[in-house]
Amino acid sequence: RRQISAVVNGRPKFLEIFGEQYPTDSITNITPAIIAKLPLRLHTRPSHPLDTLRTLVESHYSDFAHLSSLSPLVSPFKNFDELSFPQDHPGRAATDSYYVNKDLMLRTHTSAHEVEVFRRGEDKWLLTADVYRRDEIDGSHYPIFHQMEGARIFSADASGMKEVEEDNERLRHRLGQANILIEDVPHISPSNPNQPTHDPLYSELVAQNLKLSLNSLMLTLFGGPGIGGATAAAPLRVRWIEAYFPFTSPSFEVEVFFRGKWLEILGSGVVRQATLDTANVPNKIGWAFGLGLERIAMILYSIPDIRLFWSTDERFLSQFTDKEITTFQPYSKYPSCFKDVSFWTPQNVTLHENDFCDVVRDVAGDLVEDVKKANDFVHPKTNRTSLCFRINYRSMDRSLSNEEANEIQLQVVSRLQEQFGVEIR
Ligand code: FA5
Ligand code: MG
Repeated sequence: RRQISAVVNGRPKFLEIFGEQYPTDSITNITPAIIAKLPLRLHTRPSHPLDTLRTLVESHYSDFAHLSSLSPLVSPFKNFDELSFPQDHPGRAATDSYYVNKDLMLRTHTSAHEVEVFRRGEDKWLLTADVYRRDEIDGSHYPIFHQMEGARIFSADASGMKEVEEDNERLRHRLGQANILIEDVPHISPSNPNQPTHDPLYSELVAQNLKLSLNSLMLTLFGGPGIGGATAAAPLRVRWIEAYFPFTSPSFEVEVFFRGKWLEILGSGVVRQATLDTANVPNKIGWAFGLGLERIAMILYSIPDIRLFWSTDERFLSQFTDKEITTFQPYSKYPSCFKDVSFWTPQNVTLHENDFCDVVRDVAGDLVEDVKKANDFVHPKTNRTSLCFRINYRSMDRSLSNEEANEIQLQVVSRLQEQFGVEIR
């Protein structure tokens, strides 16, 4: 086979993203399917459920600055180093994140913008954005999802702490009237300590402000009786859990009890002083949180499959035209079509499950509902690895014929052979 000049070892020399040409290198793993979705920005599409949810959170935090148009292309330095991620953090691996090349990646979280927004001088802000992580394929995982980052900083002095205490009083009052049951953890503990440079009393007050503020947001989002939240008989239940993030301490996660299950909604904590120092706001102390919009929207609207957010089917989109939360009326499920693929990987080639899933997503798009690894073993004599995956083809919008699924399956197989040199069994 002849190689065309723009291609080195099956990899194009350049990738075009937002009209710019970017050189590729050995770490490049961003696929055409992902590049095609970069301009879509679902969180700003009128009457899309993610846009409605963004608007709802923004109106709850009405005196915060609202940002939602920052480019998803960031340096690994910004996504990780500036936030004190260690060099060996697993999130940096090319199996977990999308790289354009070694110096440019797709943000994996909205925290990637903390330093730049604090540096602009914003001290109360919300930022909504699409984020990207390589992952498995199933009804609750998609390589693109949306997060909302919120942050607030105060002067690290008596006047700043007076402002915190006043705000805590206001929030306590609102929550005191509400039908909400909160399971708390200490603001500071030996396993979730304040930072050495922080006055423990300040850290305590700020962590308390974070919790009150988010409990109040949970009440706004989930507290309505019509949406399965609090009722006179059953209050809304929220629980706080100690967590760890490299860029906050103390750190917390929040779960909400909804229709019989605890669901993780967000990560949060007291911002690491290193972040604020880098942002050139050294004499401040504050909190930040990052919440997952799809998670919340799936709960609020009862949306059963994360692929639906990307649907252009009128039967989906027409259900969200008013700015109110209404339960999604599912339309009929079409039949599944399972196809297996088994192969030997070449010697010295490791094929991560996420690599397999990216091939499937690139070829089949949203026609695949889930992928499961059926089997893997190493041949005792040849030392080669055998893998078997089961692909579940199912369209959300129409009935998929067996011929069509076979056709796509053939393309998946040939892409695996070309890209990874696998030998089909
Ligand atoms: C973060 O991304 C941190 N940046 C959050 C943070 C911000 C902590 C500020 C401290 C201060 P995490 O990876 O846990 O943390 O993701 C945060 C939220 O995003 C989760 O609680 C969840 O609601 C959502 N989320 C995470 N992974 C996925 C996924 N694969 N699909 C959909 N939603 C997800
Ligand atoms: Mg988490």
